[in-house]
Amino acid sequence: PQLRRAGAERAAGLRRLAVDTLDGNWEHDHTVPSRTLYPHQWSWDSAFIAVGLAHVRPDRAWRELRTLFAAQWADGRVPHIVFNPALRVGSYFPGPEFWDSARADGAPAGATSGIVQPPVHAPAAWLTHRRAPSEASVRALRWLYPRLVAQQRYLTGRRDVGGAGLACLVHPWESGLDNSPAWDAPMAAVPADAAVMRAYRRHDTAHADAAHRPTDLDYAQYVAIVASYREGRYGDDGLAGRHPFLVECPLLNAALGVAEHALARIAAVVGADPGPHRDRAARITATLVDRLYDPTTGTFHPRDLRTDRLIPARTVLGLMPLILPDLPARQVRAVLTEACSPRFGLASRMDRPLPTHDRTAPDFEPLRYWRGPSWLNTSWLLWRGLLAHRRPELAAGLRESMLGLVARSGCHEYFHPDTGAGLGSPAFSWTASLALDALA
Ligand code: 9YW
Repeated sequence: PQLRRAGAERAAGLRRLAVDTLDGNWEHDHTVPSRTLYPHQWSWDSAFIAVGLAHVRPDRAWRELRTLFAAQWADGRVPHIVFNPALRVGSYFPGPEFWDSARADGAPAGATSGIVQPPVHAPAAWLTHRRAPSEASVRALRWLYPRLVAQQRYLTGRRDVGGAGLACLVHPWESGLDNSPAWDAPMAAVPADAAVMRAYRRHDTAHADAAHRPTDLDYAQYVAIVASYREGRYGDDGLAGRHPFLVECPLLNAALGVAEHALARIAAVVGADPGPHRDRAARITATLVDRLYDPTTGTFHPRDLRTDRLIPARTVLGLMPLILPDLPARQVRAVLTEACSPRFGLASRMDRPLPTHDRTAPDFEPLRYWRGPSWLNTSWLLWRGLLAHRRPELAAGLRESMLGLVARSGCHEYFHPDTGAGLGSPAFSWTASLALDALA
């Protein structure tokens, strides 16, 4: 009973901390990922945030998604940043003046970026409704449904540069794992002039340790890739011949498939036909396995469309297809083997948190952003995948490890993959939100 009381106290403390963090980052009609580092609205952050808000403030969860989708472009793309016009110019780099979305066809009235992030919004909307179903949640789903469908259509249409039915990234930022070692090979082919960066001032390194962030060379390349896309006003025609970075990512495409499963559920609620969504989901899963699974490594890899080769790095991205409920048994087993190997250390009792990169790789960096540190969103996605594939012991081990990180270090942006020490922003919204969901 004493242990149980300690557990209940820990849970109550965590819940309070998480709710305070989300309340502190609420900004009129959306939640900022972090007041210091990321003061605008980010696309996939909002989806993760809605999942947590659903447990405590469902009205805000819906508001969060509505605000994001109000900035959707006419072609269906959901921008990865929606800028808050009330903030002074220069509060974030790259800001509205850099993206210059006003010059693009079909951009909304307010300023946004021109690229996307993984489409985790339909599953987030479904979880939010399932957690707190009401007349209001059905109304919200009715409003969102055609917009979520348009988002899918954009990704599987204009963004199917490879022509096989998957969506491709045109920028590493679109993956959400900006400087993952997965992007080193395709980035090596991106021309970068370090001098470019002298024209800009980064803000991230004023708020976070530069040794934990992407490098200046990374940023010079990020800027060069945006410049190329912006030049064509963010149009997607002819990307194959002209764009410097084109990659099919296992996480983005797994999210695309899960989104179709979620849309099938949502369709049934709003009176639309779930059938086509189920068909599309099955097609995406089959194509993902066909194009991104490597039977010799036993894991998933991104495909570089410029070389038509799989990228050899073994990062946490390779585990993400487990979120697909219809992933075939052979790939489920392979991903579990990879996850439970010393590379990632998944276990029913974990002695260290799940890293974002292969721990045994020579380029594993325990402090630098997406090159090793543990993040709650990738852990949470894997946890959801383990639940979907009925691996309760492993799911419990991962959940305990996630909650342990937050109990020990607070709602940090990311965590040291050996010590669990908090890194980056100390009050990060999706950490709070996904901890709330794991607690429930
Ligand atoms: C940046 C907001 C975003 C996340 C991304 C993460 C980071 C922006 O922050 O990118 O300036 O580095 O990589 O996944 O959505 O939290």
